[in-house]
Amino acid sequence: MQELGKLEDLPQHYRDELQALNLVPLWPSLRGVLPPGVPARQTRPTCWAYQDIKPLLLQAGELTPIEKAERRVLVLANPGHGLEKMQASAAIYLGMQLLLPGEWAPSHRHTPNAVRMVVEGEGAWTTVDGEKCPMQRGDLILTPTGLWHEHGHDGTAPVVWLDVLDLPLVYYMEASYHINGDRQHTHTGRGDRQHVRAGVAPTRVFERSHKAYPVLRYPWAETRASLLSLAADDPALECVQVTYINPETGHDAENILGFYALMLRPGQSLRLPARSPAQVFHLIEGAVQARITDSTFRLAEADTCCVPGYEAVTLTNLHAAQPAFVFMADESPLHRKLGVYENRG
Ligand code: 1HN
Repeated sequence: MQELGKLEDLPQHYRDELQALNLVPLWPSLRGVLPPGVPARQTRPTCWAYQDIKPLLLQAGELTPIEKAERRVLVLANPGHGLEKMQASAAIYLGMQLLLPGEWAPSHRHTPNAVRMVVEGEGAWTTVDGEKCPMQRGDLILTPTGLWHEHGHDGTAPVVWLDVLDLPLVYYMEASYHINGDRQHTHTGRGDRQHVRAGVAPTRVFERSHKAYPVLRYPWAETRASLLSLAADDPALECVQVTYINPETGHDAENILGFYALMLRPGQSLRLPARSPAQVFHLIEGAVQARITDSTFRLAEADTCCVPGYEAVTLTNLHAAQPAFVFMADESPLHRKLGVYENRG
């Protein structure tokens, strides 16, 4: 390939003149922003072990009262982007949040979309748009863009959950802000009861739900049962995976990031093709190895790893006798909407 001219090839007076007028020559940077064949990725394959995070999170509980934190979170930051950027990938933010018994994380709403995947503990709840959603291990709770949300805890032991947001993208777009609110008045919903079965949807005098987000809580018990049912239905099915969807539209549950649950059969290895979006894997149950070209991670329960786009990932269930269950997040809805989605096989 033709070598392009460097900045140093240009006389200093010319460079100074450009700079003074806020002008930049493209050719010295062209290959950097448009590399041949495969994009440059700052996202580094990174793994965070829950056994490392938990004691530090509990210490944060002693060091910083909830009033001083609003959200008591340790951010899972990708060193490839710089830790201060607080991003796991180009579009994904990850954090582990701790709420102690009796604490309350006050109501607010913001432009980035969030979900929570409950890691451990009983008795916490998130009120979203007036619906008080109970938080149980493995549940997925949506707090989509613009919806009021607050967290509380009536239980007796610490509750921890994984936050997944599209904050890096929304911040990059200079569209990220929040508004604080008063404690929400709750009504009868708890986020999941209007669409408890996939095949039927609530209908009021022949009108279907007009809510942008008709389901706010995806109970793990239902998702897990769906995966087991899918696996039993076709013993030859390799990819036992479900997508968290908006049941009224069939589209992804949120606009920017995609969320999935995957079951690996006992001893199974599954190769996920190299696709353009970055991905996150969080182990709900079992023991799983995640392997890409240059890294191998061993995930124990509640561990989380991220993988850049354009990398094939092979997941292996390390147990020979039990299934494993993985929660996944990726940037697919974003890539598809922007028309840059690719599957390279
Ligand atoms: C947020 O609103 C929550 O509501 C958690 O629990 C983490 C990280 C960045 C921006 C907003 C929450 C967040 C966040």
